[in-house]
Amino acid sequence: MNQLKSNIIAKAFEIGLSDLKFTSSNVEESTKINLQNWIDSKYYANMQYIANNVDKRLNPSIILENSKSVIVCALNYFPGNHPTIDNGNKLVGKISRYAQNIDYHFVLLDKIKLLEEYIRQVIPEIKTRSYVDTGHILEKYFAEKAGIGWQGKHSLIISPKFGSYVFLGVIITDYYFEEDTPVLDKCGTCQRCIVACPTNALVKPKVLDANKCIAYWTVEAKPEEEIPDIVKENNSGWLFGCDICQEVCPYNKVITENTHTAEFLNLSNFYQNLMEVIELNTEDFNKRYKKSPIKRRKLSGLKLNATNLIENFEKTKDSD
Ligand code: B12
Repeated sequence: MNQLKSNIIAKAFEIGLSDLKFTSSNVEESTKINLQNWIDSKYYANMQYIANNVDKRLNPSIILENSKSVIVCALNYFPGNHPTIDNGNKLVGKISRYAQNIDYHFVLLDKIKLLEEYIRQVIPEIKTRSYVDTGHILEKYFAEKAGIGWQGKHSLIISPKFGSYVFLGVIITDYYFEEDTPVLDKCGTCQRCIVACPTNALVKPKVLDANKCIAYWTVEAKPEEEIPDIVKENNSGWLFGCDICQEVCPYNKVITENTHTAEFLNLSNFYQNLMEVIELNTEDFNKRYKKSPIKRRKLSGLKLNATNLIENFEKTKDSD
């Protein structure tokens, strides 16, 4: 590996990133076809921005002229296993791991910006664009191509070191860096994530239909969208996001290294009393979720999630 790359990697670890890999910015023909099939099948639900920006997702040079490489950053957010829920018979809703702490958009993007600054110092002529989540770029695709991990059957990236509880971010550059090599896909014949999804959102290996995904309905969907019965009836107690496909993954059961990121170390934010959510006022909501991904849902959305869960609990109680 050349000196420049190893200096950048050393800096990334110093900043606190968990992994860093390099790949070329072109998108293979097979991925273009897969993405178009996904769009044609309307698996994006109402995330119209994905369908509207296919050209950018397939060609990073539209985002950064003459793009040559993508530097993929990963940040482990697994804080350790949760204590068993002791809900004292209260109505509670589960919060997915990614949303239990400070919003990763801030935490990871801050680190990436520091790295970007360093890269600009050592290569003054370089042009870069960095994103965590919000850019029109296929982060998982580039993460797989760069060798951060492989794309599991739940469609998420599984790092051989950290499992799938890693956030991704990218720095697109117009500078050519030698490419790293992909890692082997180690899902084999395992189907646990596909089988465990209570709403059958994983329609085939690596392909998610967001119309049926609990995470879509509890995080992204607009309050006026009508929740399909399969999701309403099988929500499995998730108030915000969903981790079922990741919780059953064998590679998440053998994670040997917990996160070192102080912002993600809190283990106690796994569930929320639903009546408390119903009673929250705007001021308390804003205070409590000021730095949390949950803020995105807005108070009305979170209350809608809680109301749906309470209705479900009532129904199952009646049928017991
Ligand atoms: C839109 C989005 C969502 C949507 C759609 C999810 C999805 N699978 O696309 C919703 C709201 C449902 C969602 C949910 C979640 N998300 Co999200 N999401 C995104 C976002 C913004 C874009 C993803 C995207 O482009 N999807 C479009 C589809 C087409 O991409 P794809 O799933 O990779 O599709 C490929 C495969 O289907 C494959 N394919 C298709 N057909 C075929 C056929 C064959 C034979 C093969 C081999 C392949 C293949 O090709 C496609 C194109 O590459 C990314 C950030 C980003 N900019 O990338 C975060 C991101 C993917 N999400 C993330 C997270 C953490 C989650 C949740 C875990 C949150 C939670 N706990 O609730 C869940 C997981 C649900 C799941 N199983 O995917 C992380 C994932 C990190 C990781 N380790 O992979 C990302 C990368 C955000 C980040 N910056 O860290 N998310």
